[in-house]
Amino acid sequence: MTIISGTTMWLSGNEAIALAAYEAGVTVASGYPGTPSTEILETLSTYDGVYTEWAPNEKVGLEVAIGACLAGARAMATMKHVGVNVAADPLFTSSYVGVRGGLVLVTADDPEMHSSQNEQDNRNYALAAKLPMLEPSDPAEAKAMLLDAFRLSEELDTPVMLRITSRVAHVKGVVPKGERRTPPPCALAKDPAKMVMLPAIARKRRVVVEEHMNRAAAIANETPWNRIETGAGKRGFITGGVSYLYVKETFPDAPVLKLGMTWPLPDDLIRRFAASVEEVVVVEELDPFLERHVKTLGIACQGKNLIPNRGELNTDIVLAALAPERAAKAFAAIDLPSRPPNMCAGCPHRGIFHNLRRLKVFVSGDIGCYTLGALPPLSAMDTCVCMGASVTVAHGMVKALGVGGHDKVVSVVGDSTFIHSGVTGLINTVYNHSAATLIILDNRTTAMTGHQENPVTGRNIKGEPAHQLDIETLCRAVGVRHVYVVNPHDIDAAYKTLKEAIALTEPSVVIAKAPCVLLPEMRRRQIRPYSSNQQNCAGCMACVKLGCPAISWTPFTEGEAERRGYKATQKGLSKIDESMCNDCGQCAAVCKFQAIFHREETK
Ligand SMILES: Cc1ncc(C[n+]2csc(CCOP(=O)(O)OP(=O)(O)O)c2C)c(N)n1
Repeated sequence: MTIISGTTMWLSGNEAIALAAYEAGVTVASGYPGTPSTEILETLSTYDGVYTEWAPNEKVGLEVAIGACLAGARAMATMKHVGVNVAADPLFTSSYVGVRGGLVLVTADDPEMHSSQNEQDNRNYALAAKLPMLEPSDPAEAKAMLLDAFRLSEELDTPVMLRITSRVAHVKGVVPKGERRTPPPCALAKDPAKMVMLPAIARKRRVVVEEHMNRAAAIANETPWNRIETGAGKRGFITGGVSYLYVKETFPDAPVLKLGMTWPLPDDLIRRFAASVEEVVVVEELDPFLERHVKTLGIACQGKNLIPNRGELNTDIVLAALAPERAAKAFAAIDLPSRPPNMCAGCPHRGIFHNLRRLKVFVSGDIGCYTLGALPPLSAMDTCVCMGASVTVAHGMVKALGVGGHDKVVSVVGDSTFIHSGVTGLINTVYNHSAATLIILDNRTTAMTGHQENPVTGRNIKGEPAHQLDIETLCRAVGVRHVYVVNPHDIDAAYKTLKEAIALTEPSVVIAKAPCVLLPEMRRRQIRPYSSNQQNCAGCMACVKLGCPAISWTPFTEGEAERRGYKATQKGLSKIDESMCNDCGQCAAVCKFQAIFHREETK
């Protein structure tokens, strides 16, 4: 965070939301990491007077926030778009229960799937769960809207959703600083008619939910977040979120209806705007959410017939769709080389995927850094659906295959993902008599999203000591009798253990335990890089097939092998870039020709 004056700051959207939560008097915030939402809680955890935590998953995070708000606090939950799927159960009933202190759920959507397994438009959640939604276009608006979301939440007695997208989360802008509002006092107050959703009570609350949403719809017509910006030209644009900026950049003089409250929508305002222009064009990312609503009002408009319904928008796309005559000049083909993602040099996950390829099993995978095990040259992951699905999908496959299926499928999950939603699948595997092997890649962190702490790391969000969950004990407690712990860098020992576990006809777990090499304590350690003794290299490519970025392959030119004294059939040489090596030793373990050594040993 950079303070650029006494009253303004240069912040990303996520940092602005954290600042707003602080100023709003939030005292409890929970969530689960996930790009593009992660920095909100990370930043908020640095403020005094706010309790923050990483929950094991998003459902837990939202329920914690619901509990805090029912005790009177202002509370917030943060998550990425798919996290809302996990939290959907409490979310859909939270509108019935309402709030005491304000409650805001921040959903960070990822159009274009920069870092996600799917693309979904969480405006649909506001509609389906019957909750008001605000949607900022930039960091300053994100801050102001979060503050207003708490006010709205308390005024309407309902949780409010704040939806951001990757651009708004990560772009930086000037954000005004304010004072922290005194947090509301907390005390428990029983109110079963509002808080205990038995069917008889829920039926009454169902009516209240509609009343709240009707009031919210009236507010939508009045709120300054929804505004008409008059302009010239016959074509008027209805837009919101980051798309508003693309419209303003491409058509700065056009009339615009900017929608910052995107649920419920302001019907009167939309009608008024439509009546003031000859033609309405809706510009929005992903689903035709606004467009559908405009059409239900009987207003003819263009939208997804022109604008793509997938991926991010940008000014080029908007221009190409709406002013193709200007777009031709705007497009400049940029021919960048592709940079496929790869596990880091020294990543402990690599050794396990190397072994899984050797074992020729079907690998039911999961989400984390290890999903990269699906890519060549490892190519050792065969499914990836959502967090936690590794173990359950494998169980389903084993059941479908019937007798003899147990040693054909294994599942692979990371430590954070196992705690998030893998453990219930393991319970199911044991309970329902399956026999697949689960490999838990315990790298002591939530690496993929930037090293967040989780229940197995023994530290909380602030890095303070916390109870350290023991995965081995947990697996035994759910009824797995065969639990092994291996060092994934010890390739052959891990291979033997995996083979033994896979052959069993009852459930087994192999915990591959080795810290992520990018953890600060690992970076501080003395690294003895490996180097190649190219005289010994037989060009077998065993090390190259590990896919380590520190290992390169140089093919021989015609006749070069013989000229340099290698076998005529040898195709080339591998080489280690010592500056990249993280000293894991996996390449040395797979080399059968003593061509890879610690430097001092090669002399
Ligand atoms: C429901 C959901 N929440 C959050 C995410 C973002 N996310 C993907 S994997 C992951 C955790 C990865 O940690 P771990 O399982 O320990 O594997 P590692 O990356 O450390 O190898 C997170 C937070 C997601 N994809 N889906």
